[in-house]
Amino acid sequence: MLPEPSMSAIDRVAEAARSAADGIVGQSGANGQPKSNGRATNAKLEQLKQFIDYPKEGENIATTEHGVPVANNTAWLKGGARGPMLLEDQVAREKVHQFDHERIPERVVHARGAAAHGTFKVTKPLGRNVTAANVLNDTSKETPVFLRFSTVQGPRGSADTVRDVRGFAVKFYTDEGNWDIVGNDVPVFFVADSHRFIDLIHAVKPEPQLEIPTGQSAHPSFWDWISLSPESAHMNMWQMSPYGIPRYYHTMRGHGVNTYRLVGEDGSSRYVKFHFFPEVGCQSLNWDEALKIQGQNPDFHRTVLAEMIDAGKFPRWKFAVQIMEEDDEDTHSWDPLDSTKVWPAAKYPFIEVGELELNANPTNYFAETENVAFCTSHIVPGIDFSDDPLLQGRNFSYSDTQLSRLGGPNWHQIPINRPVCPMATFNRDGAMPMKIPKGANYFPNSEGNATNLAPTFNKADTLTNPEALPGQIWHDSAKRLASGESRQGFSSYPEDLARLNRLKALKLRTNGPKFANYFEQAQIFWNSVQDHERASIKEAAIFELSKVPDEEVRKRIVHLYRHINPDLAKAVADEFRLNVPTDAAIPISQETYPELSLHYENVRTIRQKRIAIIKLDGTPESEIETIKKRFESGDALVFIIDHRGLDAMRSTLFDATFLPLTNEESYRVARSHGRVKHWIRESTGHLKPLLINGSYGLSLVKQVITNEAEGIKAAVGDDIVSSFGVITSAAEAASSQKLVDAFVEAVA
Ligand code: HDD
Repeated sequence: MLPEPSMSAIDRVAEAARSAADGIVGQSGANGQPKSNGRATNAKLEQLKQFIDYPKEGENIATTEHGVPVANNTAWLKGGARGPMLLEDQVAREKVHQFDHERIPERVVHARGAAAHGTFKVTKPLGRNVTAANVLNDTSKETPVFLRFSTVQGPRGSADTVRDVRGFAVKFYTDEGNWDIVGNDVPVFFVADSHRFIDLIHAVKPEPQLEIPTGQSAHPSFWDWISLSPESAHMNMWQMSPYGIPRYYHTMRGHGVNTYRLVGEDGSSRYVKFHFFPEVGCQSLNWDEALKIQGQNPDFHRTVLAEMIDAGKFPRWKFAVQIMEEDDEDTHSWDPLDSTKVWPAAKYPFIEVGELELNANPTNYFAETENVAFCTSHIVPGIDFSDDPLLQGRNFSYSDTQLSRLGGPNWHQIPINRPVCPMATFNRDGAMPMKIPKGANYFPNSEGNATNLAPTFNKADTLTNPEALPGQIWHDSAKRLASGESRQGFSSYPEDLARLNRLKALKLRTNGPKFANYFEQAQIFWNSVQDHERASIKEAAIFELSKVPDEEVRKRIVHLYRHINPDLAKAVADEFRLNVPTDAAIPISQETYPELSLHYENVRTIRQKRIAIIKLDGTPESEIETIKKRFESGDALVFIIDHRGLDAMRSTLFDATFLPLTNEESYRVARSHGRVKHWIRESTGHLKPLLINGSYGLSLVKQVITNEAEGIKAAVGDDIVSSFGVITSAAEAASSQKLVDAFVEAVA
């Protein structure tokens, strides 16, 4: 879809060969074209190089999987040229065999995704007494990361811009092992207990009879479930809000969602939540754009991610934590172990720790993006679990699912999943091992292998202290960790289970009583977002419920929404000619948390925006150059679109448009070109900045934009006018500083 001239197939092969010869990895372009703008390397990319398989000099002869050269790779062995095919053909059979098995089960959720390599750097260390984790303290380190974005509901082949929650899963290849934050783009979840997750997913996934719908939650079983599950009220607000349709991956937040624990070297422990804030601020699509892009470019998000990295405009996020002292946990109307709740930033500020940058595309989608396996249970010393019941269940599920998805217990040996730090484990064998382990495979052993399995354990200990059995050593090491005396390797935090009378509790299949505070934060979310976000929630809920014919379900949603906000309930009720129940009133919170709004970060930047310049016959180059340079120097991506290529392009795919119209010829082309006129109407309809200059431009605007934006029509004149995002001036040339500034301001 990119309008820039693309390489020929021969160029591509030649460039691929050059890249491979240079050992460049992670730098294939958006359309599979290898580019070389990605970052040089990092420890993980270096490690991956040894696995990259590209024919070298003298290796360009096709062989079987076992190295035997193949003379003819184009036809099956037959009895005579037209005769029956022979089963004997081991070459053809091998090819078909491999093909028959070249797919693995897609992820049961988050099947559709895209990923990139990058680096994480600490900018403000948390301090070793807050967390012993090197990765959160050492400012001299660049930790390699691999980040996979995803949608939840749709299959691998579904569209990118559907309304859905987005996954935000980061693997940090730290020098103390792999640490995974398997998060989403919103900070809360539908359910608080992992036991409920399976029902949620069954309800939201395509319905069993006809496997409908694809990539949508707008269907009866999902809303039936929502209407009966008040704990999801808060999450439902986020999902229906503009957060549900992010503009790009690089304009999304990332949140760990679950409550974890930070453990200091002094043995202290605190609760923690992990967050990523996009450098360029949060941005969303509007629904009309999202719908159109699903058809115009179903791969929109993944295309733009790869394109930004190829162009060297690396997406970045600020990484921050919220920290809560354990003593605080009982002081709220909600429970900090409940993942359907946020922690208000006014009380628990976002503490900046570092910056994550994505700077290299994968070399091979299947080997990296598809084979990467994230697990919430992957933590490193200094980080530990809380008793969050969603997290605890996840800790089982992720490693379990990889067994069937990746075909056995050795998935940690797949290149993308390997740690970059030294590793030694006695867990071995099973299907498809990719290493040849040597030596003892048990502990304790007299070879001295992997003695750090027990920190103080060595041969001398066994001889001089026969009582130093591994169990005792583990216990001692936990005690030493708690006292801050020493730490080596990961020890579980010796949590005092008697705290808050936990040990006096009965064994129950339930959660803390405050988990039942379902509506307060849904109300606060509604209060905290801007008018247009509230409008989106109403519209999204109405759209989705229009696909749910059962009136009982709609009534239950109105009832549920009445617990969140009366206006919301009324808007939905009116649409479906229902009444808002009067007996549903509960106290409505008036509180606001500004950080819940899409606009919290309030970033004004043109960085990583995609600007279209429509070049008509007769448009002088000079008109285009000034704008192009200005945007490129601000790290935006500029696409020059010849009007003859407009059939393949749509305004929805860009953030702003410049249409230079300074002479009669270009005016004539524009006026008679349906797509140009449609572009103007559509992009202004989406309130996107549109710069049209010159007296011809002004005439076109007046013709094309009529009733919908009377404001623009009334306002245009000789001076620079910026109204509804349309910037016009009859007098000013596109090279005028004033005009360019006005456009840049509108885009930011
Ligand atoms: Fe999950 C994948 C995020 C609850 C079970 N989940 C998966 C991925 C993300 C999340 C981003 C894709 C990872 C990737 O890119 O490979 N999941 C979440 C969040 C949750 C959550 C933020 C709530 C806080 N998940 C959750 C629960 C369970 C699962 C409660 C099971 C009890 N999730 C899975 C899974 C998946 C998965 C079935 C599918 C593929 C995979 O794990 O590797 O195990």
